[in-house]
Amino acid sequence: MSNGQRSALITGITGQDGAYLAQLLLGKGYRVHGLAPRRSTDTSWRLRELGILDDVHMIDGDLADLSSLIRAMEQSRADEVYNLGAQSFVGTSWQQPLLTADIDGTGAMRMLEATRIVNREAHFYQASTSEMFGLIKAERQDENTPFHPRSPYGVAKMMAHWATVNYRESYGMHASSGILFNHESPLRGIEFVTRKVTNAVASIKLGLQKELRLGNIDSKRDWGFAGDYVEAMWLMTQQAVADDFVVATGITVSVRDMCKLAFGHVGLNYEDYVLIDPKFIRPAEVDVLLGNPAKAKAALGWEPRTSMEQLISMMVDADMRRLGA
Ligand code: NAP
Ligand code: F7E
Repeated sequence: MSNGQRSALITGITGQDGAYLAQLLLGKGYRVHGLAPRRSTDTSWRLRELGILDDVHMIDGDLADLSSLIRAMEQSRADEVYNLGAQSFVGTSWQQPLLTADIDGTGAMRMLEATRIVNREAHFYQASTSEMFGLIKAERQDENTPFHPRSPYGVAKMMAHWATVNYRESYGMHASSGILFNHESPLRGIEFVTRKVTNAVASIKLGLQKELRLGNIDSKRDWGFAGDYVEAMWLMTQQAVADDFVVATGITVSVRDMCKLAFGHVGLNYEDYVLIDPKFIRPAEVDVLLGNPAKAKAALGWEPRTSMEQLISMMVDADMRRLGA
C-alpha cells in the first residue's frame, strides 16, 4: 500500500484459521481483506466472536471463479496472500470428491494464478496439511517424509501443495506451503472431533444430551491450538526466501485420550457416555499422525505455546459458556 500500511488478502477468512489470522494481522497494523463466497446465511460468527468483523474488508469472490480472485487481488492490492479457503472436512470429501478437488486443489492454483497475474511480488501462503502424509512412511513426519494421502481431501491438497512449490520454482514467486497438523480452538467447526466432543461434554454436563456417538476413537492426532499456528503462517511470509514447513507439537494423542481429558475436565467419565457408531467410520483412515516441527523452530523461531490439556479445557469452558447462556 502506498501509505506504508501492508495489505493482506485472506481466503477462508470466515473459517477458524482465517478469523485468528485476521486478528493477528490487524494487531500488526495490516489492512486485512477477506474473500467472501456468496452464502445464503451469515457465516461471520467467528469474526464477530473475536470482535473484528467491522475491522476487515470483505470482497465478494469464490475459489471456483478465477475472475473474482483477480478482482480481489486488484481491489485489495495485497502484499501478502493467505490461501486458507477450502472444503476442509475430510469426511465430506468422500461425498463431494470433485467439489473438494476443485476448491482445494484447482482453487489453490486459481489463487496462485491470480497472484501471478496481478502482483507476482506478493508473498503467498498455502494451507497444506498433515493429511498428505496419510499412510505414514516415517514415525515422525517432517518436510522430507513421502506423502501417501488417504482421502479425496488429502489428494486435492497434494495438488495445491505441489502447485505452490511449482509456482515458486517456475516464476520465482515467494510461495510457501505450511504443512500444518491438526489445530483446534473454541472456534473450531462442530463437525471436527475435538469440538464435537467438547460441545457434547458441555451439553451432557448441562443435562441437554445423554450420549455421544463417535467413529474410530483409536486414531491418533498431533493436536495444537489454532491461535499458535496462525503465527507460523505469518512467520513464513516474512522470510527472505519462501520454503515449506511442518507445523506441529511433536506429541500425538488418541481420540480416546482426548475424550478422557474433555469429560474429565467437568468430572465425568467418557466411558459412561461414548458409543461407537459405524456411521462415523471413514472408508480409509489415517491411523496416526506425529509431526516433527524442528525446521519451523530453527528457521522461523516458532514453537507451540498451548498444551493439549490447556486446549481441551479452553474448548470445554467455551462450550459450557455458550450452552449455559
Ligand atoms: P474451516 O474452518 O473449514 O474454514 C474454511 C474456510 O474456507 C471458510 O471460511 C469457508 O467459507 C471457506 N471456503 C469454503 N469454500 C470456499 C470457496 N469455494 N471459495 C472461497 N472460500 C471458501 O477451515 P480451517 O480449520 O480454518 O482451515 C483453514 C485451512 O487450513 C483450510 O484450507 C484447511 O484445509 C487447512 N488446514 C486445516 C487444518 C486444521 O487442523 N484446522 C490443518 C491443516 C490444514 P464459509 O465459511 O463461507 O463456508
Ligand atoms: O478427525 C476420528 C477421525 O475430523 C480426527 C481437518 O482440519 O485435520 C482435520 O482433519 C480423527 C479421525 O480431523 C469421529 O476418524 C472418530 O481419525 O477432527 P477430524 P481430521 O480428519 O484429522 C487435518 C490436518 C486437516 O487438514 C483437515 O482439514 O477423529 N473420529 N470419531 C472422528 N472424527 C469426526 N470428525 N467425527 C467423529 O465422530
